[in-house]
Amino acid sequence: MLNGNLKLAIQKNGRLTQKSIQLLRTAGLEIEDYNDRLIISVQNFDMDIIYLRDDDIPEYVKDGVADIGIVGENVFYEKKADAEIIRKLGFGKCKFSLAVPESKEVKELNEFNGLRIATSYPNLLNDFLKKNNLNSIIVEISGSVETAPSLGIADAICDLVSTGNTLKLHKLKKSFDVFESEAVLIANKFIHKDEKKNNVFEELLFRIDSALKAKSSKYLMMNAPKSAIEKIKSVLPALKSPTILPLADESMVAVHAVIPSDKFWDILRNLKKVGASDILLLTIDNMIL
Ligand code: PRT
Ligand code: ZN
Repeated sequence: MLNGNLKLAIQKNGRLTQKSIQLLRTAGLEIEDYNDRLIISVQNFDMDIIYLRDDDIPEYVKDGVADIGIVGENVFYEKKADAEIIRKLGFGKCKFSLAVPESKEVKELNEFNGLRIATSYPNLLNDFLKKNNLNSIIVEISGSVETAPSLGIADAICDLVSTGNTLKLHKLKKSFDVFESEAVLIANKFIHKDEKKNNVFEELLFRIDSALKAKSSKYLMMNAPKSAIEKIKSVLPALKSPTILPLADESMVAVHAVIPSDKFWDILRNLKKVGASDILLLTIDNMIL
């Protein structure tokens, strides 16, 4: 589609697809449901979305077929495409880890010397082996890496792990983490040369940053005795001064504050200790910084 729109490549059908679309929708983009089409135009934004296999995204972005893309860091670094990571997006988190059969004892990294390690990410693994002066043999496999030891084609594997269930199922255990990965927004190096696209990109980044910030924050509301205000302030993280509102009972106030989502339970416990009551926690749809 040669319409001059910014072109974003995302995974067609996989673990990153729904979360990528969800992030874009939170950023205010109206996106039709994917119906097996290669490319769709966003209805209220000068951007087209191209659906691709994740392995193709870095190369397409590098070549300018797409201007930007969303892909796992593991794929980005494996492909070594000449593009840039612009933002980490906080989803698709996993570890790229070495694992061995449960029966094997491995305590030191150098015990991997001379072992055959099966992986779908030979470049990532090779970089790690070189950095650690290991001379293991890489056995490249395109899928179901975890079956390699039981088939006798490798002594160990290096694969993506999130819950660890797949390893357990195949009687393998994790031994060392090689790399931590999450979904990232990437861009090619010449996007800045096209003024129209660059402006749309800047707007998209602004909206994505707001959406990410909203996701990692919560809006907290509570009532408290006026006399407890200072103590409550000391319990709340110093992101921004809380809003204090009067109540009909003049000895009480309402306190509103934005807090980091992951600190909620600690903050709640401390707030109760200093006399807060009627505590409500709300999600934030968007947050303009
Ligand atoms: O068809 P296409 O080539 O586009 O997709 P794909 O099959 O290559 O990739 P997909 O959809 O499986 O994963 C896309 C991206 O999600 C990966 O590149 C990672 O960045 C990220 N991601 C996050 C994961 C996992 N977690 C993950 N657990 N990708 C794969 N796995 C696999 C892993 O390979 C292993 O087989 O899940 C299994 C382990 O999971 P647990 O939970 O049992 O530990
Ligand atoms: Zn893939």
